[in-house]
Amino acid sequence: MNMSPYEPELEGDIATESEDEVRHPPMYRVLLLNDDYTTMAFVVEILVHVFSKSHSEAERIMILVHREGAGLCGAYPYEIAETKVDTVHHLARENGFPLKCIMERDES
Ligand code: TYC
Repeated sequence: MNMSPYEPELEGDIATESEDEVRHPPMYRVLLLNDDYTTMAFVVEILVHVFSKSHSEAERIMILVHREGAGLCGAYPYEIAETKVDTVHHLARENGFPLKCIMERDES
């Protein structure tokens, strides 16, 4: 059995991860979609309170979504991304807006 401290990949008979070979969870991009009815101020509020953006960054992303049709709010592990999408839809419906938010696997 290789118990050499100079070969940390083997510990007993079990291969373990070396420091630069850490497993990362798959990440999911969360995007906001443009529509004609949600107010710009509401979208900025969502970006500040759900996605922890500064007011100026929130304004930048909102305008990008307004012009391009969609924009990136952040990338998170699956359950966090899903909770953010649900929170956006809940807050939007509560305020009478059709705002849509989607998530997609970040392949990289
Ligand atoms: N297009 C909307 C307006 O002109 C603003 C808006 C921006 C809506 C971003 C949704 O995700 C969105 N009031």
